[in-house]
Amino acid sequence: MRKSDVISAILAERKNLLPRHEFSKAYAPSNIALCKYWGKRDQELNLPITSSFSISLGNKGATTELSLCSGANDEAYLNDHQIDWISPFGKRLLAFLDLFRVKPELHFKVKIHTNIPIGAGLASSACGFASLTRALNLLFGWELKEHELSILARLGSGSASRSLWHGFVEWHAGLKSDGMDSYGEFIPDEWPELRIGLLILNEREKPINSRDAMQRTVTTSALYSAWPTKVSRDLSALKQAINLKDFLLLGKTAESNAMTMHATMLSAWPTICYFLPETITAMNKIWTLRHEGLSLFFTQDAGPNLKLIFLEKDISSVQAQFPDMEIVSPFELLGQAAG
Ligand code: 2P0
Repeated sequence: MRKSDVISAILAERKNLLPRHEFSKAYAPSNIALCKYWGKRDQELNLPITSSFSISLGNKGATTELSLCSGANDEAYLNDHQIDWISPFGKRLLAFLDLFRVKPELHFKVKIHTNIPIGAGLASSACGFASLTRALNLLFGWELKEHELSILARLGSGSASRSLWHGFVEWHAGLKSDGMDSYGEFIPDEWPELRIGLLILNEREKPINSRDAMQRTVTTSALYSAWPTKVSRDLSALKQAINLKDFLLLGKTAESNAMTMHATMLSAWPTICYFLPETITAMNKIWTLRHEGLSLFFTQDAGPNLKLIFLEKDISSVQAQFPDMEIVSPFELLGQAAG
């Protein structure tokens, strides 16, 4: 199955396929997985091997302004800098826009603004594709359901399927080969005291992008076969932790899930290692602080930086240890804009 078949299936009942408006604008928050997406069962459709679970980052995300463009080509800007169509992100963006080009002379002007700290390892692709999907839905007047928007966003980037809402989101892996059962679901539980700290340790370019890294892990890591079992245990534990407001269980589960994901990468060949010396130093500092009684955990994605997980009551203690860290309140905007 190809991406264009998925689009045709989702838009099958729409009689007028042309855009209804000249301009649209939409916001989507970035998200951090507490139980990671690592490995695909279909690379074309970004269908995951396992489900995953995230927390969105409130006002840290992307706003996309979309309009029809009278020129002979699409135009795209990221934070006011023109996107080069031959850059990796440019190629992915153009391939995504092509899916919605209902006639060859239809061209788009896309302006994506993100307010994510540079180098935070919060790939702008998740919130970028999610906000673009919402903007397309408004421009064309499709009035799609939320899970359909999630399926479209996933075609741009897997983790974008989780970036359509504030708060907690579960991305169901699904079983179908067309991916119609693989989408994000907003989880209505709230935990206003939760805080995420964006600890930027190094802004160097990654040794390998996450798309290639997860594929190499699936095909070469001897530990990968243990990953789906770990994920299903962690998903249950996270839901229990959220139900009971058991912060230690939430933190432990998220940290252990990230470390297990990195263990599968370390056992891939050639080895994939996103740890830098600064990463290990920060981990050791967190473990020491925890040993001394501070309720502080971390998670790490496909990059050297850490995201710290703690509660509002410990903000000053955490800030004293990591003074330059930006702190996000994930539930601040719940009920507004993005879902
Ligand atoms: C996640 N990551 O769950 C995991 C953990 C990185 C580490 O989703 O190929 O940019 O576009 O589907 O979504 C990053 O991968 O990959 C990611 P594609 P994506 O957040």
